[in-house]
Amino acid sequence: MKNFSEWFHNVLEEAELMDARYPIKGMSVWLPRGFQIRKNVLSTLEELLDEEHEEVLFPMLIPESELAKEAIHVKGFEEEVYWVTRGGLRDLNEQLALRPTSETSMYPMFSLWVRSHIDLPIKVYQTVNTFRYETKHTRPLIRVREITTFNETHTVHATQQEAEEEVQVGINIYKEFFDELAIPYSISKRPEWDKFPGSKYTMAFDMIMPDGKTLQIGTVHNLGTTFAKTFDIKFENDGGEHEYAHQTCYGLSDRVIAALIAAHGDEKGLVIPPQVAPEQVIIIPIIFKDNADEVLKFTDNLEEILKTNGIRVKQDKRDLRPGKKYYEWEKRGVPLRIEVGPKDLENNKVVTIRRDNGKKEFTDYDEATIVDTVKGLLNSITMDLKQRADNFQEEKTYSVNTVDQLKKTINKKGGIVTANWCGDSECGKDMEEKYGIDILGTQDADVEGECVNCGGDANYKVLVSKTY
Ligand code: P5A
Ligand code: ZN
Repeated sequence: MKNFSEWFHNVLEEAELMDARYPIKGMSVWLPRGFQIRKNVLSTLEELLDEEHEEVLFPMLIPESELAKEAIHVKGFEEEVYWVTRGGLRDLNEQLALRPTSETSMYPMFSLWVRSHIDLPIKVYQTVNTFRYETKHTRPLIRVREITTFNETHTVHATQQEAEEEVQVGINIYKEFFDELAIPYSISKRPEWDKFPGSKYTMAFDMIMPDGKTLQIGTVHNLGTTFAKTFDIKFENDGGEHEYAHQTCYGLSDRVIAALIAAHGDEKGLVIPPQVAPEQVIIIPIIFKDNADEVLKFTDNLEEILKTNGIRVKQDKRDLRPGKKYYEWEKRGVPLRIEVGPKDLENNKVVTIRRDNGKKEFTDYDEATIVDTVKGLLNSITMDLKQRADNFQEEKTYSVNTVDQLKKTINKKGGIVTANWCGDSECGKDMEEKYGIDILGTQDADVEGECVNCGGDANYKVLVSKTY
């Protein structure tokens, strides 16, 4: 695709996912097809979270006094908060923030909930809308002002060690989640100046988009005891002493759906992995005047068989030319199409066409064979989409030895470039400024030699890109 931005906007429209014409910048409407994908994505995520975490729901408004308590946190968000200042005709005594994220909504309550070590751990999540008055260029799903799908997990622990382990739990859940959606990622530890405001450190997932820029698709934060001290989240330990709790939080957003679209789409439009596709199979009966009854009897039966075998299937019986229907369902990204025409009836066969690679196959029509074949094809599609997306992320990740190469590679090829780095904040910021790049973060690795930028001792492998 030549112009990703344009392609992306077209897909949202043509696949009937979202309507971006809502009259507030940074806010869009979910259309039924988009909403269905969102729902399937969320249930994939929530199934993973539900193993160890419980779902809750907190209010959307946060009193200014609470939001302002954690100084570093509020500083990080001060330019992005929407405020409610009036109720009807009256000015409010205290203005209320629309949550930009929910730490300061949840943690005053956590303080009431935690008394002794037996109240710990707390592991909860919610899926809500949050609001951020983003000043950078907004784009549907990617950078929005109302994040309509903010899934945030918050945990409280008795020890630093447990919080550290929870960070790994969060990372593993997100890995599994992205793997199920066949979304590729690189994980790194954000540099000091780019960590979540108020956190001890931030681990982030980044995907390389088709235009070579990276998108942060999820973050896991170790909050240490900073918020516990601010919000007085304390527990009595075995020995009767009061200790501050250790916390983590992690979150994902609508961006995951942008990543899903970007990772698998092609020139024809959307390609949705079977796992989250509203319809996994679309059946197109090819009807002529004299055979309608026969064909429809066949396709109704086929639809029924697939449905009872747990496959999400739909039949398009509209009075339109088949070619028009093919085109429409391709644009909508349905993974598999089954065509049934008079010839196929005669031979007792159906034709399957994969959306991802256009491959056409004939399959015998008996119940067992058709179900096995369809399930097998859906599986292959999932695996091939994953392989293709993973290959792209891998091919677009380069390792370099000098800043010169670093600069050239990023500007010519995009993607993620890795190099040896000292880890010093000043050196990092200098590098970002001088070369117009972004440091995503570091990965622990056995590095030897010099920092590409300052020539000091290298301590990390650094990941660099241009970001969304
Ligand atoms: C973790 C959950 C937090 O807010 N508090 C609760 C922590 N982290 S975060 O990194 O600031 O946001 C989590 C993820 O949300 C996505 N995101 C956005 N998506 C769309 N539009 C935005 N304006 C936006 N801002 C953040 C990112 O994927 C981020 O990792
Ligand atoms: Zn350096």
